[in-house]
Amino acid sequence: MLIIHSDRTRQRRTQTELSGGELVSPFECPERVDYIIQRARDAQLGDIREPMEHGIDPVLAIHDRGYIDFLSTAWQHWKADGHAGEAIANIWPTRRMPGRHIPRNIEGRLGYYALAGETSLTADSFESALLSKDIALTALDHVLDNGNSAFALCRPPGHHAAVDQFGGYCFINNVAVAAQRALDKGHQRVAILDVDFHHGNGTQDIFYARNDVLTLSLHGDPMDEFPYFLGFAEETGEGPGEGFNINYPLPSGTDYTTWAKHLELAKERISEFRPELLIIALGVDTFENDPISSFKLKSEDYLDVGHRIAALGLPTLFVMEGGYAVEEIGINAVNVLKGFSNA
Ligand code: OKP
Ligand code: ZN
Repeated sequence: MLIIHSDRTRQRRTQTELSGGELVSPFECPERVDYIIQRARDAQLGDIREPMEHGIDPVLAIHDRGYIDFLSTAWQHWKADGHAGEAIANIWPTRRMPGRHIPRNIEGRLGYYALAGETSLTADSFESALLSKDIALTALDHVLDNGNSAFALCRPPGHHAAVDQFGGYCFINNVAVAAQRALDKGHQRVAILDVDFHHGNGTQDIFYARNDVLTLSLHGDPMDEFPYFLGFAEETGEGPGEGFNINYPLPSGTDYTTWAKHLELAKERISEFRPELLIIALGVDTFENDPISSFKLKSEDYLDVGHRIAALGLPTLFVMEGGYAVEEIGINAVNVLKGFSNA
């Protein structure tokens, strides 16, 4: 399988993540990619190529222009206001004070455009998000041109990013940008299956009222897990999109047997939809030793995950999302791809 990768993903090395009331060294770190690419090389998974630039238009096909302007200038404004640390949101529009205006002050703007406070915005954030999107789109080009599958080794991840919000380590929704691009290139139906431990709230929200993109997500029950406020089973889409969003919230402690049953349910729905392209939002934070998640998948289970996905028989674009057990992330992610390729 072709792999799209860039060493420039290393430029995103945030110093701080707000976690448990402390500023900790971020879980979403550059070493994640190092371990995956090393393992992909060792396993001779396939050719490794650099991403090509795809410009801003595919991003604006999904994200709000004001949001993108904010991302591109936020660091500059934050510095200009004399703040010492990385930019972290600390106030939000909430139930009793809905954000009817976009504040002038960068602290207010940060809160307006953030959906969570763990993700520090830094000098490299926008550039890194653009690079990540280029990795996804370069891999997509390959799938569209050749009809076979590819792996986009994206970092930072994307599935939490909404039309005009960042958070959960995500700035640009890579899978959404890729799906829209496939439609703009002539596809009629694209399915996005999100197997990351966390609900893909951004992806769900972006396509919620549409029936040309089927969104499905297996994840930790939002009653107990991030992002808490979206990802419930009753969220099935709206208007023309009714029936085109499917959530499988699962309890903490979920093991592979239970998880795989729900994967099969998702696959039935995908087959029924008859997509021309399948995009997998590939998080391996379902791993038993993941430091911020609570499922119980084992490294060898990921081979079977890949095998089961391959049984759909669809051109498939794998887009890297989460996974924070850094030393095992390479084994786990590459196992999915190996299982898929050897199916
Ligand atoms: C991003 B992706 C750690 C809490 C972390 C944010 C999780 C973002 C996950 N104390 N909360 O879906 O892997
Ligand atoms: Zn995750």
